[in-house]
Formats: sequence, structure tokens, C-alpha cells
Amino acid sequence: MSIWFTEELHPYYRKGVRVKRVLADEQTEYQHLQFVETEFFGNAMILDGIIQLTERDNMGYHEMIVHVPMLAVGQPKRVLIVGGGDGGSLQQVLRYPSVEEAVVCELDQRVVDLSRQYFNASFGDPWTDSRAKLLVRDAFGYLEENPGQFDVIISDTTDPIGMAERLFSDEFYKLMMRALTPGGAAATQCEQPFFDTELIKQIYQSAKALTKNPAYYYANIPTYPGGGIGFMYVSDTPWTNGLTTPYPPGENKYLNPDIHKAAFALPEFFRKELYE
Ligand code: SPD
Repeated sequence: MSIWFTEELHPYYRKGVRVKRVLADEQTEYQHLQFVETEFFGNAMILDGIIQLTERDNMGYHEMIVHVPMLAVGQPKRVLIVGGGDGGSLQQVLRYPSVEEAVVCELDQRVVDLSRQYFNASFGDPWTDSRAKLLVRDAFGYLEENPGQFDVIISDTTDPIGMAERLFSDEFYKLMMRALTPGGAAATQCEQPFFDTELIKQIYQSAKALTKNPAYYYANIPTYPGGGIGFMYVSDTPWTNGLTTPYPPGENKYLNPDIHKAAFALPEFFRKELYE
């Protein structure tokens, strides 16, 4: 017997993965949370019917959202992850010996609990690192209370639906920039050039009004709509600073110097939309 899980994030586009078995299926205080074992991609987490990550292809997402800002800053000491309760970004952040504290602001404790169980083989247990601090709360208030505190902020969120819509607003970008140290950098989950052109343009305009060197970059993730996802780099520090910074200890599975540069090359239709 085989089960197909079909995702429909956009009403005009569907994609599917074959599932071997359902590992967990519950309604939390905030969302419908599912973990499944897939035929090809290993274990996957699904929130409100949308694939958030799989064991096999999450590395493009987590390595790119984390290392691009971390390498640009150089020796980041304090890092904030907004969302990220699955632990994938945290695992990458903790590879840096310079990091003294990594705060994760995640709304849903169940995402953390079940990810520790079902992604243990991939992420180990980054939460046991003494530098990791989990805050089960909304990031807006926390950002407001912590101006000038973080060298790097990573906004590792779901799609802009329901409560998460605010995390794609001008107000949120202003709060993030206020919470950075001078020269600090943020990277945000910033959706798909084909499907979300207008949203990305709006976010780029916000980022441009707030910082000197914002830029959009992209990674291939087969289980996301369109086979990939983009990120907004937001900082006064140019992302190119990171090209000469040594990688932290541990293994990269996606990022290398060629990918780092190429990720910022945009297809012509989208480059024009965004930058002209
Ligand atoms: N359309 C799916 C976008 C998912 C982005 N969030 C991924 C969270 C991984 N830590």
C-alpha cells in the first residue's frame, strides 16, 4: 500500500511525495502538526498541510539561511532564530565556536518536542548545547524588548499565512533591524520568485529602506513548491564579505564557494522585477 501526500500551497499548483507511514498527527494549540516517513526524503514535518522540511533536502535551506549571514558577519556571538523549532537552523548556528548564545523564539513547543524525536538522526539534539536557549513565545514582543542585541537574526518561518503573515511585514523587518548590532545581518525565509514575486518585491523595498546592502538569494529544495526557496539577506554589511570567511567546523552538504556566489544570481525576469 502507498499513500501520496499532496501539497497545495497555491490554488494553481500541486506537488506530492509518497509516504510510507504517518509518525505523528496532532492539532496543537496553534496548528495541525504532522510527521511522516516518506519513501525518498526520509522523515518530514508538515504544518497545516505544508511541508516544512525533510531529512533528505533540508540542508539547502538550513545551510543557506544560516551561513550566508553568519559568514558575512565573521565572528557572530549572539544569534536569534525566529521560528526554527525543528532545530535545523540551530544545529548550523552552533557550529560556530564564536557563538556564545543562540536564542530560538518558537511559538509551538510541540514542534520542538516532536522534532527532537523524529529528526534526531539528522540534527542530533542541538537543544542540549549550553549555548542554546529556547523561548516559547511570539518573536514580535521579544524583538521589541531587545534592541541592539544580536549579531545575526535568522527568520526561519512558515509561509505568510494566518499568524505568520506578520513575519513578512515592514514592521517586522524594522524590528529585526533594530535588534541587530551595528554591522549585524539578518536572513529571512523569503519564498519563491515565480509564485511570490510581489511579496518579495515589497520585502526587498522594506529591506532597501532599512539597510545599505540587501540582496535576494536562492536554494534548490525539491520538496518546496517550484523546487526551491529564496532568502532575503538584510544588512549594511555586504554579503560578499562572507566569501572569504572560513567555514565553521563540521560538514557542509550544500554550501560551497561556487554555490555561495551563484545563489545570488537571479533569472533575468526576476532580477528586473526586483532590482530595476
Ligand atoms: N513552503 C514551505 C516553506 C517552509 C519554510 N520553513 C521551513 C522551516 C525549516 N526550518
